[in-house]
Amino acid sequence: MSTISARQYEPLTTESAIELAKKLQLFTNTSALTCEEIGDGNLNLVFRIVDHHSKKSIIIKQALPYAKVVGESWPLTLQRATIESHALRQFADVAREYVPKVYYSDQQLAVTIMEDLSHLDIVRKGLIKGKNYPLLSQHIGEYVAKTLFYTSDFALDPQEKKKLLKQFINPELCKITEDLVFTDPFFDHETNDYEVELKNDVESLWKDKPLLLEVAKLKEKFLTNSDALIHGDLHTGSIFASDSETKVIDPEFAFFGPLGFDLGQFIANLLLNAFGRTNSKRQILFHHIDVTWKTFKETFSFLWKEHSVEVFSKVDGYLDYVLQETFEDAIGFAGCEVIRRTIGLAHVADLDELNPYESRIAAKQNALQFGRELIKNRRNIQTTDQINQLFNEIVNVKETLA
Ligand code: SR1
Ligand code: MG
Repeated sequence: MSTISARQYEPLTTESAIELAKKLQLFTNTSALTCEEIGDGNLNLVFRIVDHHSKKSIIIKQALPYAKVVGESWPLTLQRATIESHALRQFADVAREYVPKVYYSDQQLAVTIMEDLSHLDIVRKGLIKGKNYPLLSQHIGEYVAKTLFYTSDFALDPQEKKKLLKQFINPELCKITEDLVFTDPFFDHETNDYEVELKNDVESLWKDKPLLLEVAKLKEKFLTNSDALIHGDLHTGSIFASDSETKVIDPEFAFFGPLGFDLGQFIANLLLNAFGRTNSKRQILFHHIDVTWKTFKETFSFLWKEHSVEVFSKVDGYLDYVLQETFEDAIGFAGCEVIRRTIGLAHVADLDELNPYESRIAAKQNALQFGRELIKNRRNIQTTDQINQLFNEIVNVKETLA
């Protein structure tokens, strides 16, 4: 990874972003460059630079030394930019078609310069508009299977894996997930953010001791299972897609974590979108959940059979055990994600932009009940069809009572 800049870190502006692109000679003709800051995420600056002659464009992403969503009172390591560029390269080695090209990265400036994906939609925004992305789930199932398998002890020599693991020690970003996904929403914590109408539902979660015990077990898995290099924040705002293409961005939360986490977050974010849809329009989302799991399972099983270096891989029942654990964990992680996106610090537009207000509240009440059931009943949920059934039970009972 080259570094041409000896400059001290400072946040880029549209002008200095263009200067950087010029200095790096990323454009042959620099007379018609324009730059816009387009970041709408919680943490970083994102600049899009376009050469209006050639139509070539690039993205410069820069980490800020604090969490943008909260402000300077929440300092955050710049090292996440290095984690992100390393993870993008690592994932591209095994799933190139699903990862944006990285042109340059600079540890000092905390920037990653990469392919502009503006010809694609951010999946969350597209799903909210009712778009479907027919290949999304097949692509994500394959992406997750390949990135997990090839960074696990099933593909790597354990010594090699541990060397790689060291490069992805990511304590500050892990802490965000430990707090915002696995802890704060389950207690009366100041980071929580929910409507007054949800008070009873929220307090009932906090009093549900069996639920808290199951969340503790899931959090423990997140804290301690170093199965494979996971993306760590695989929600639908981290995915660009069209009818034929899918690209996964933003792996700044990457670290060696549990196999089920990325699947759980992706599935949860499809479910979060489902609460705002009518029954007939929801079916495509359940189809996506089904295809995600089936594709993951087939691809992971194929890689296991063809490429596993683990001597126990051929023992009857071992692959089934790993897949069963992964599915069960994914369901539990999905439940935590659904709950935290409803009442925690970082919400999703899929719920927050639902109108009228009464429907938004009803959808959020359903989401809380559904998240709770996913966590508590994850061992009894054996198929993606059962996720659909559980969803229908909760939403239909409410719709019948209304
Ligand atoms: C303070 S960061 C809030 C959320 O944004 C990121 O995308 C992660 O999902 C994190 O939990
Ligand atoms: Mg992100």
